[in-house]
Amino acid sequence: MTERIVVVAGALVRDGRLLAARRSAPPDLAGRWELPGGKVEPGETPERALVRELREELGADTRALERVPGEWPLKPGYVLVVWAARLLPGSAEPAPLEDHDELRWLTPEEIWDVDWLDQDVPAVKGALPWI
Ligand code: DCM
Repeated sequence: MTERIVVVAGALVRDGRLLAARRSAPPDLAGRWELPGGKVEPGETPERALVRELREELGADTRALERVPGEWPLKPGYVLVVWAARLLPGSAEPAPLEDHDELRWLTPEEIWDVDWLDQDVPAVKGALPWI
């Protein structure tokens, strides 16, 4: 069986804006923007993995709403899937605690102002209907 590692990322939307996070590591990805998220652990659902990753990386409490259709290849053996998500009432304001050094809430007009990771570009396009 071929191992396939799923990376789940969140299209976190609030007030018609999408959260973009600028990576601080590794060096080849640093400075590029992504939908925040991370690897799904064995036995974990993508929804739970996303909530866990966004709490670790942003300090925020979120809920995964709906899967954005599609999946996108990352490095060999890795695939990116995306869920639309929202902040829970009472959540702390997201902050770049881990892996990121800047966050931006982008309006639809601003979406392409940041330098998204190549592999995140189709994922962001897929998420546009949720913004
Ligand atoms: N990744 C990506 N796009 C995202 C989230 C993650 O390309 N929106 C990639 C970066 C890493 C891998 O997935 O190669 C695992 O992510 P992390 O290092 O955040 O766990």
